[in-house]
Amino acid sequence: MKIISSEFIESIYDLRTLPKSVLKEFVFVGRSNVGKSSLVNKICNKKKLAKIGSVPGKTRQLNYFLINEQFYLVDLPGYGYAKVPEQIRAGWRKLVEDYISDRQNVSMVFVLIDSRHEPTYLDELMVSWLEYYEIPYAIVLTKADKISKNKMDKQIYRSSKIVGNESLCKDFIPFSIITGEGRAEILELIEKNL
Ligand SMILES: Nc1nc2c(ncn2[C@@H]2O[C@H](COP(=O)(O)OP(=O)(O)OP(=O)(O)O)[C@@H](O)[C@H]2O)c(=O)[nH]1
Ligand SMILES: [Mg+2]
Repeated sequence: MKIISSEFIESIYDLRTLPKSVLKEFVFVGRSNVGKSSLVNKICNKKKLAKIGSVPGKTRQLNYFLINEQFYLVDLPGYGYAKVPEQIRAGWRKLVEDYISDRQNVSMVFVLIDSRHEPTYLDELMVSWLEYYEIPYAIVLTKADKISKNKMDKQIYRSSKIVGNESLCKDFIPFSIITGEGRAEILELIEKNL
């Protein structure tokens, strides 16, 4: 699939204001700093479509990007930032779980895990929600340029441990904004699920 057009549409703070649309949504989740916004930019081949490296943990909105006037990419707020107060964390859980469980438009979710780090409890929780609500997902191992092929194989194995329902987990995709590895695989999965 070719990306012909991509534009930022809006930030959503309250699920009652989600776009009234029937377009499919492809969603990116993962801990703060894992590379969600960088991935959206790489997919669209734009440097500044999604904001990178603002204060981690502060992003509490869902960001909507319209692609080829055909589907949305949705960048969810990052989780697991240690300095975030409990109240905000609870807010994150509710926002994300309500979105995942209620939003009919969600076609697929990409769960991003830093390829240098062990999957966290929150990654596991996210995968268990997706499986509970029967939403197909793929696990994306980000910052692949920072580790060797051998280490990546080990990381894929570690990540496979958090998968409960193999029929819902569509792929494990090493990804890097530096080398572009993984971009084609993500676009292919999107195309298959449009
Ligand atoms: N080397 C390398 N660095 C990356 C890659 N992807 C992201 N980064 C860097 O990781 C940092 C965090 O990236 P973001 O895209 O802002 O992460 P995020 O998941 O959107 O973070 P939050 O919005 O806080 O949840 C930035 O400094 C990026 O440049 C990658 O593939 N390779
Ligand atoms: Mg971000």
